[in-house]
Amino acid sequence: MSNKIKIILIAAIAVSSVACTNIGTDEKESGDYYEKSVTFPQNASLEEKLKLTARLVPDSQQFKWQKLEMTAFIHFSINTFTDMEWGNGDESPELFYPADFDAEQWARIISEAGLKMIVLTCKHHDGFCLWPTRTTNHSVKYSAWRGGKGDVVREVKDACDKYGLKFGIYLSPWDRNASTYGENEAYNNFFRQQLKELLTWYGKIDEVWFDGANGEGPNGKKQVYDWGSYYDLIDTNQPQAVCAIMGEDIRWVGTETGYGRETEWSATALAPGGRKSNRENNERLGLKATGDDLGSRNIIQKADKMFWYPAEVDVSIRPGWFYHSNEDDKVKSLEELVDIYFSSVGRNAVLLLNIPPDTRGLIHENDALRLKELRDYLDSTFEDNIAYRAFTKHRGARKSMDGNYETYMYIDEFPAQIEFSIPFPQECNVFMIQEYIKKGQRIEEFMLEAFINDEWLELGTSTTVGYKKMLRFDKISSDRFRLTINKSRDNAMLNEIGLFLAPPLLPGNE
Ligand code: FUL
Repeated sequence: MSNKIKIILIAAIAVSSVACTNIGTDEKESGDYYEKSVTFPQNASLEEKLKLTARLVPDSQQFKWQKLEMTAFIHFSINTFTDMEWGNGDESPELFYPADFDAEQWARIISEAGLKMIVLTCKHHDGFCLWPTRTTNHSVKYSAWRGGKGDVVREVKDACDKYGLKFGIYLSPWDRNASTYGENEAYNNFFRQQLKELLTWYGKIDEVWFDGANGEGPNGKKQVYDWGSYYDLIDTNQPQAVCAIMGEDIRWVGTETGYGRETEWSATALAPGGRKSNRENNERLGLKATGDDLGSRNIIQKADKMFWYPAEVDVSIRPGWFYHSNEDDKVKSLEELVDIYFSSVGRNAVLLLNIPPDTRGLIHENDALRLKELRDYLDSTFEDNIAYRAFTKHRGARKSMDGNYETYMYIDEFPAQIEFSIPFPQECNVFMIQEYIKKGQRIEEFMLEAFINDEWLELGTSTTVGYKKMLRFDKISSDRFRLTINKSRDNAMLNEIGLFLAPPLLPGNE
């Protein structure tokens, strides 16, 4: 045997044995996991901190929320009728008159688009309440709509129930109408009463959205919010609900553009919510929701505590959050929405897509059409997972090609290479990979290649995975693929990988 052949043989045996011994079905991991937060022991080394962070996991509400993937925001209020984005709080309730109001039309369009929840602006910064609250006269009760007997919150919640959608409430802490705003305890009482009405009058609430915007009230004063007492009310009345943005379960991704970070850790050193101790923690570490890096090794090194605090990407289908007739022709294009989908759901976040109903009280035809186009596009992209037809020699790898979130391939040494082949070459341009986050988020770097013209060609490379990561690449055709997990904070658990062919977005554009 020539030396050259000997070297090739030895190299081939080495590659296949590295790959085989580390990729299996048998999980050898034991020990504790930490729900929602983990505190590091004093003087912990970076390695120890990384291992603890790798075992940080979502609680069951956070996990259920993450699986929704795509949800809808509805901005609808007095602003819809005044053509404003931020009302002053002095608008007459009589302006609110959606003559053809139909919450079932909203729920039908939204559920057909594949969005799983509606989060409704029950009260925006102007203080106008979409339900007949007992706390103020600034509400639907003092409008002529439904003879003052209407309740938008009730009708939207009923429509959500009918169409199998979850229901969330947006309640702006900032209130430009409330006379007590800025008189701390008096307003905190008023706000708690409003929150309690919403939490107790309408059945199950799945998400509570507290906006971070905090300006002055009608008397020029700023309010100090009693966040802890708001969270207690939610825990008491709707313990299954997640609380977003200024809440302690769901993090604002930091932009309103629809784009999440490529490196998106759900395990962050950014402490959640508005409590004083958490705000101080963030000031000490110099962290903000808008920061570029919330969970890298550098940040972990400086932190005392880590949190499971996953990202939500909120963005409007139009330029404004509220409806403006002069934006009827500015509904985002299918191309933009698809890009947003891959940059939010495809980057370990949940998409909260705002669709603002018009002055009739209906979702405008242009928005409805675009949502249908988006659904059709995603259905045709994801209807066939080529990886389901793959053969692989790695024990356990099939467990991440079976469509079952609860089964996963376990990898305990890095770099790890998983090679798989399909019966005949197929075209694809999208790669999807998911970590089993019930045991933490761990992968720090991965790469996908395809065997084309006798060599391995890199299709894409990225950093974090988390609940879901998707990569798009130019269409190729191959029957052999190779996934490399280069770096991970601990053993990796891949519950799903997928290869798909997305249709061209513009005719002739491949
Ligand atoms: C912001 C608000 O000021 C906007 O009006 C909108 O509601 C957006 C979702 O959040 O903070």
